[in-house]
Formats: sequence, C-alpha cells, structure tokens
Amino acid sequence: MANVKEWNHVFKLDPNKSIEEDDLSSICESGTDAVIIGGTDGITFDNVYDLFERVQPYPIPCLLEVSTMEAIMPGFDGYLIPSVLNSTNKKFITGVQHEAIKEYNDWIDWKQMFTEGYCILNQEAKVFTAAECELPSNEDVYAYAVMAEQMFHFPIFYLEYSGAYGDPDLVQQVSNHLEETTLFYGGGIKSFEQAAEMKQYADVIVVGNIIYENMQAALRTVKACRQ
Ligand code: 1GP
Repeated sequence: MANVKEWNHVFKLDPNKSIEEDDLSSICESGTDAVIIGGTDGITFDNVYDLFERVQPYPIPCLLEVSTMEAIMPGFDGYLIPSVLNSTNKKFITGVQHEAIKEYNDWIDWKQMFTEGYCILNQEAKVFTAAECELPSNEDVYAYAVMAEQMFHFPIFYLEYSGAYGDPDLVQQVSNHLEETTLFYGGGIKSFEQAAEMKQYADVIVVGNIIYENMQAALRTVKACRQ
C-alpha cells in the first residue's frame, strides 16, 4: 500500500497528454517515489486506463487522483481524493465526494484512500476556474492548513500552483503550521534549483508539466529531492 509519509518527490502524469514509451520509462525508473495519474481537462475512462496499463509493468506505486467519477477504476495502489478548501462551491469541497460515497461505499477500500485538502493559488490555472476558487490571503492559507490537519485530519495538505512557480516563503510558513499532515507542493517546478528550494519546506514535491516540455530537466528534479 502507498505510504505518502515516506515520499519526497512524485511525478504527475496527465492522461490527456501523450507521452512516448521511452519517456514514460524514464519517469518510472527515475527514482521518484510514485506516479500520480491526474489532470483537469479531457479525463476519460479510456485515457486513464491506457496510462494506468502502461505504468503497471514498472515497480513503482501508481495512484489515481480522482477528478471525475467517470474515470474511477480498481487496480491502483491508492486513490487521492481532493477537497478544494478555497472553492466557493460546496460541490468541490464535499459535494462530489458525498455523491461518490452514496454510490460506491460498499466497494470503497478506505485504507487505499488519501484525502487531500487542496488550496489552489494560481488564478491562471484551469483547475482554479474549474473548481470555482477564490484567491485566499496568506492568513487564509495558514488557516486552511490548520483546518485540514486539526479539524478534518486530512493526511495531505496540497498547495497547488499548477502551471506557475509559487511563493517559497508561503510554503515555509504553511509547513510551520503543520505537524502531522503531509505537505504537498505542486506548480511550475522546471529545474533542480526550484525543486530543491521548495523541498526545503514541502514534504513532497509534485512535478507535472515539465515532463512534457523537457524530460532531462524533469529528471533532475528527482535528484534535487534525493540530497
Ligand atoms: C499539477 O501540482 C501539479 O497538479 C504540478 O504542477 O504541472 O505546474 O508542474 P505543474
């Protein structure tokens, strides 16, 4: 079973983007701790299943970050269930999750589920609009972090800057507000230096887009988290 507490670095693969076999192999054999399959746009059962099947031969944990009920399937090493704390719409905080439990509770293995308190901080990101977010102040973010840990006991608090490099000082402050909950940082990491900078404060670095832009740079981010 996946143990997020032991992770330092993960790659997030987007089922809506294509990746050559050699590049997929490099990602899976890079020394990263896990591969997450997840995205915002164009997520279908077929493209998730296709990627899942291609990652299976590699000895690496593969988790599904659930963004749509249509693309949920068994077989993953774990499931990440986001709850977007800075959404203005209850649907993205507890709504879709509630619907999923009503429908599938008898089949859910809760030991495989990892709930994520998401805080989305890049207004330009598709996911910011899709999840109907409002931009929080730094004080708001600290309170969301404490809420995620102390009220909801989420195993993960995820600072999501998807597509943009975030504010390391904010990540540091958030890490100071958390004791047990694992802090994920994702967004705009394109280099060894950026990965190393954010890794000083976040428990886990999530690297996505650069995989599709510069594979060698993507692979160097793993090394930055292995120091
Ligand atoms: C996206 O946090 C991840 O959900 C990673 O962000 O794609 O910007 O690396 P990037």
